[in-house]
Amino acid sequence: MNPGPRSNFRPAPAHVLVTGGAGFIGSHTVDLLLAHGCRVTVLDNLSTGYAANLAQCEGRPDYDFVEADITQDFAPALERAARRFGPIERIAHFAAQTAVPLSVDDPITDISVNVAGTVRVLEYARRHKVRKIAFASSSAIYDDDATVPVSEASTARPASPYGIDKLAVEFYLDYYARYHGLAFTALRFMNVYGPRQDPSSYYSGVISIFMDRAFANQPITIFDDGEQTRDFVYVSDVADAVVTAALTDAGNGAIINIGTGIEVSVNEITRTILELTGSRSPVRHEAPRPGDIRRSVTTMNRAKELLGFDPKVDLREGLSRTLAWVRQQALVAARRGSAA
Ligand code: UD2
Repeated sequence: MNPGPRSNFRPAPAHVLVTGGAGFIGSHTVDLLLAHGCRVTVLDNLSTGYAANLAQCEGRPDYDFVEADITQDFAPALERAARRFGPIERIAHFAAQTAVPLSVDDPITDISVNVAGTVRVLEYARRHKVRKIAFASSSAIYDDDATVPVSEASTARPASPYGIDKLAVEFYLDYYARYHGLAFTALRFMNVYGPRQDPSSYYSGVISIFMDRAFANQPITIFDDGEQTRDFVYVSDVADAVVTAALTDAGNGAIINIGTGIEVSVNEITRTILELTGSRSPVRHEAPRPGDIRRSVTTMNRAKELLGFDPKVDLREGLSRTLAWVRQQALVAARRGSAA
């Protein structure tokens, strides 16, 4: 039986390692951990993350950044942080190759980062007696034919090497918990969006792409008829779930879906973004994207029960905040342009 959240959510400040902390969800988690009074060490190879995502942390006495790769021996690089802040007590593990289509094209690289790299992190945790790890898993582990809403009991049958990696890691976590006493919570994220999500690639999240296009009055492309649905969860709510899982005993040994329980179509997202931005972007439709699932939304019971998870930011508010960030980024870029 997992203990409930209330008795356990007394987040004692700890030294927390955030792998992939320069990334989208990782950097929001870093902000929240620091706000909780933690000492935070980020380990990131800056392959897809950005130092700019952590600019607000630079110079803080409770923050350290280590540029290193989880596929290499990173332990020596963490020694300075351990001397500074004491041994690492808890880990939030985000570092990964995150593009699902890339995992299809190159499953070997994928497994070397997402599985072998993660096992290095788990070995570090075992050797250094880390108390708990919160792991960024994914809804990509579910059968894409699963009936919605998906619950943690729905069939796991990944449609990509990426999903297989995430599922494999969940088994590793269970093994390390049972045989090496490393506590864990695996969080299967639904579609996360918000500030710092990079819109620049074909694999970017739909909200980041559409927001970017709408802001610039550039064409928006909806794959299929746009009636496909997703469960969009705002990044600070996700960070909140990660911090609860990482800092407390809540959700120990559990796999938990993190979403909102609200199903929203791509057409609805498009309308709201166009309205909020006042954009003149033309909208066109293209053929369905190969491998796309039609509907996706999660049940909320387990996240509520074990983590006390109750998303605070609704879609409109989340989109408004994301737009504010896009505007601010544009201003920064314009200033840089005029200074050059
Ligand atoms: C999400 C996750 C992915 C994996 C997967 C599991 C993100 C960014 N990706 O992929 O990591 O966990 O779920 O199922 O959260 N779309 C358009 N036009 C565009 C881009 C997207 O219409 O320019 C549509 C796309 O066809 C899909 C929906 O928007 O129906 C969401 O696409 P996505 O790439 O944001 O996320 P998804 O659900 O494919």
